[in-house]
Amino acid sequence: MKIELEQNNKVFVFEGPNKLELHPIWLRERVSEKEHLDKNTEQRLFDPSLLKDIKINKVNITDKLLDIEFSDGVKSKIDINKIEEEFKSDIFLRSLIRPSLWNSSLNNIKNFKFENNFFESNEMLELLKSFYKNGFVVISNVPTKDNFIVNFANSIGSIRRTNFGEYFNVKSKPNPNDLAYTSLPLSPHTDNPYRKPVPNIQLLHCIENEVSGGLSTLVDGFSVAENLKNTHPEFFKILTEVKVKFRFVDKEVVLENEGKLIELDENKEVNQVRFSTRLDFVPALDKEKLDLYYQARNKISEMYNSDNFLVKFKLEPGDLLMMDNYRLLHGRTEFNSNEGNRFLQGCYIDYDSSEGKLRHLLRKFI
Ligand SMILES: O=C(O)CCC(=O)C(=O)O
Ligand SMILES: [Fe+2]
Repeated sequence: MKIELEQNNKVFVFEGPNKLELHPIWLRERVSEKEHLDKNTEQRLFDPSLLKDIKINKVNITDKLLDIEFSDGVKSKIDINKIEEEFKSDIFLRSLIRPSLWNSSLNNIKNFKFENNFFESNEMLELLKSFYKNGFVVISNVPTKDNFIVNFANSIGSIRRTNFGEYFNVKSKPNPNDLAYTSLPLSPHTDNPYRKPVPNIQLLHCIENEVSGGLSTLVDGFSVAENLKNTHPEFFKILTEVKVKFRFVDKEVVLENEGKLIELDENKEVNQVRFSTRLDFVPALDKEKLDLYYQARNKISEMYNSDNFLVKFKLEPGDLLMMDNYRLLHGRTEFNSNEGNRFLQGCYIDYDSSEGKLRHLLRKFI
């Protein structure tokens, strides 16, 4: 990237074949002398939305600084390195959080180990990169006492409290308000599609696991959706169109939200999957449309449950699974509670936690 001036009042950025003129207000917003910007918070002391008709009266480059005089009388030296960083950091972050799709041949599932000062370490940076690449990580050796999961979540970012509390205990119990709290098998699902907004990231920490069953399962929903798009485009299309309602009820609350089983972003890329057949209610659409929808749901369900896409492993005490609830589906196999205890603790955090930590560690280590 190169910066050049024209006629002493225009600033251009050259990147590869592209030439871009930097808008005078864009530059004026980046004035950072101490009378314009609070040094502690890096927040502006002026309101750029009130600036009108700003022009550049004069600009020079000295020692990698843009020496500018604006038409409102403000003079500033803007660091060219900072402008370059701003261009590069978005591209860099986007490349870091781009998913790499996987299927059942994925190996090296338990790849991180908890240690002192973990949350500020280079290991944490590697963990977050791996989380964004695969949609999950497993960390072993996480202390199993004192609801450590709350501490863990709050050390990455902030826990997302729900009506289940700050965290929830996953064990077989009498009169459960969710089938997770039984010993029944749970087919691959995304959690809580009935919440507004749906929690981004789920943590599950294994405290005890004495049973021979109760294996954890994971599927890459983006990988399945991509496959469906190639093999059954008409099924893919209907699942990106029909809005399904999801509902949770217990004695205290009725929670509802709706959305498509495959959600696309503005570039038509899959950015969220929903799948929870214990709680989904498709509207009564016309019969032909529902025929296609039900066939499509059958097919995607078959794929989510297929050995081609599923990985299966046992969580041992101290293992903590952190997974992207917009991308991955998770489940477990059945277990027999007469064999011993199986006890996990779970909670949610949102992407601002993982992304905020990632940006912080990049600033620290790179
Ligand atoms: O028991 C498990 O391994 C998973 C339970 C579950 O799906 C959940 O807590 O969200
Ligand atoms: Fe779940």
